[in-house]
This record gives sequence, C-alpha cells and structure tokens, in this order.
Amino acid sequence: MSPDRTRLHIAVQKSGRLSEQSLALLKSSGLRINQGGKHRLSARAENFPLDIMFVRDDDIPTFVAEGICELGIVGQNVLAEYALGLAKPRIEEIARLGYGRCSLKIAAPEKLAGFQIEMLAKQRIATSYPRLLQRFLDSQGIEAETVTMRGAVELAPRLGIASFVCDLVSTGATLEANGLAPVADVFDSEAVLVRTRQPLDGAHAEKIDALRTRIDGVIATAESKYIVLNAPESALAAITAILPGADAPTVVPLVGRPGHVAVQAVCQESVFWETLERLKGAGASAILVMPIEKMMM
Ligand code: PRT
Ligand code: ZN
Repeated sequence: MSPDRTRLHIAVQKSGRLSEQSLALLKSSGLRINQGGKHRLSARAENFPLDIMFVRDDDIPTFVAEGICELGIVGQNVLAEYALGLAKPRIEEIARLGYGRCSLKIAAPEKLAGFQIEMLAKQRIATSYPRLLQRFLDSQGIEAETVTMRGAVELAPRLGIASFVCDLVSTGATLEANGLAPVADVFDSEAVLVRTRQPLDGAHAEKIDALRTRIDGVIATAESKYIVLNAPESALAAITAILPGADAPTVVPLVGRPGHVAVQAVCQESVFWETLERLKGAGASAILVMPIEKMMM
C-alpha cells in the first residue's frame, strides 16, 4: 500500500532510547495519536494530517532522504554518519529537541596512563561510527585503522579486536564497567527534527511549518517560566537585569501603593533559587514562578 500523499509522514524510532520522548513531544504538540499495540508499524494522528512510521533509528535517514517520510526524529550521530556517506545533502535539520543527549568519544583502557592523541597513530579503533571517526582522525592528522562493529564495541579491547574504542557515552557507566576511560571527544549529539530535501508541494510545506511551530513552542515552554513579582519602581532596572532570558517585562502600577509596581515576565531560561534570592535582594517581593503550558511566539 503506497503512503497517502495528502498527509505528512514522520519517521520515529520504534523502540529504543528516543522512542518515548519523541512520542511524548508529538503528543505535547497537541497531536492525538492512536498508537494501537506495540507491534504497530505506523500510527495516525487523529486531529492533524500526520502519520507516524515506527522504524529502526538507523533507517530514519534513508526514509527521510528518499522522501518516504517528509519528517523524522533522529540522533545527530546517526544523521551525521549517514550524511557523511552522501555526495550532496538530502536531509535538513530543522529543530534541536533537547533530549537523547550523548557524545561520541574515543576511550582507552584505563591502565593506559598519560594519553596523548598521537598515541592513536597506527592503532586499531573499534566503532559503529566509522565516518565520524575518520573525519575526526583526519582533522587531527592521525592515521589509524578503523574496525567497524555493529554493537558491543566496548568489548573490542578485551577481545583483542582493537586497542581503542569510539562509542556513544551518556553517563560513562558502560565505559567504566568495561575498564575504559574517555580520552577524546569526537561528536556531541542530541535528538533533532529533520525534513527531506526532496521538493514538497505547498500544502505539505505549510503542514510542516504548522507542526514545527508547535514543536518549537513545546521546546521553548519546557524551560520557560512565567514570573510575577512586586517591586519599588526605583529597583525596576536592577530587577529586570536579573530576570533570566526575559526581554520586555510588563510593568503595571499597584493600586494603593504609590511608587510600587507589579512586574510580569516570561523567562526563557531556567529560574533557580539563586535567581529568586538575587531578585529579593534587589527589592522584589511576592515573587511567583509559574509553569507555562503553551506558547507561540
Ligand atoms: O533498534 P534501534 O536500531 O532503533 O536502536 P539502537 O539500539 O541502535 O539505538 P538506541 O535506542 O540505543 O539509541 C538511539 C539513540 O539514542 C542514539 O542514536 C543516540 O542518538 C541516543 N543516545 C543517547 C544513545 C545514548 N544516549 C547511549 N548512551 N545511544 C546509545 N547509547 C549507548 C552507547 O552506545 C553505550 O552502549 O549506551 C551505552 C553508554 O551509556 P552510558 O550511560 O553507560 O554512558
Ligand atoms: Zn540502531
């Protein structure tokens, strides 16, 4: 059955580290998703012309490059590794999503003291990301041998397959459990929303813009807070300078309290206790920090 071309299609990881947050993001963007059972290969948004295709993360760049799915959510690591194998770009990154953060690192056996990058020369390095690794080695002017493995890369030194590994790290626990220590950063990654560079008709492009606006709103909202506080007018400049990521606060007079105002602002960065203490120190009182449910700029 060929896909319904009146609807948009987004490729999302079926089951893995990005699956849950990717679906949660789409749901937070207001999509009502009829997901069905866990063996379903696709799902339909009931209130937006979007179908979701559940695939392996490694297949997402191909789906998007070919235009089978106009959109996809994938890690920058998978995207960049794929893109390095193409003669010209076929996929465009349109939004960073702030989850799935990890870093592709070269790691060495812990017992190797005083590591220097030159020590990689002529060595074998095991990785699932041969192109990203090669680009890094070229940038450092180092010639080494890359051994490509699909998984279990951390085992390579113990198995005698390679002396170093180059793998994704988030907490570092896996490296540590395998007696390895990170020695060089190759590539930092997070989940991104991507779109095909295949030509799309106007209606599709409009639907993508609408979805993207909603997703941008969800991402902005995740960190943003609405702050309300009272302050003496004389302290206004000092207080607005402290508010994190707020450009134009609303200032309204307080009835019955001449010389005092209420300040309201959207803060687009995290608001910490220290920020509140500094605001109080500058003369603010009755400070409220509230979550924002939806935002469209
Ligand atoms: O089945 P499918 O092919 O779809 O999934 P997969 O097994 O290939 O991928 P999956 O679900 O493991 O990861 C999907 C994406 O999540 C990756 O492409 C990255 O963009 C992102 N991501 C974030 C990670 C990690 N963090 C991560 N820690 N991907 C893999 N890992 C692995 C890493 O390879 C190593 O084995 O976790 C281990 C290290 O974790 P720490 O916490 O011990 O450092
Ligand atoms: Zn995979």
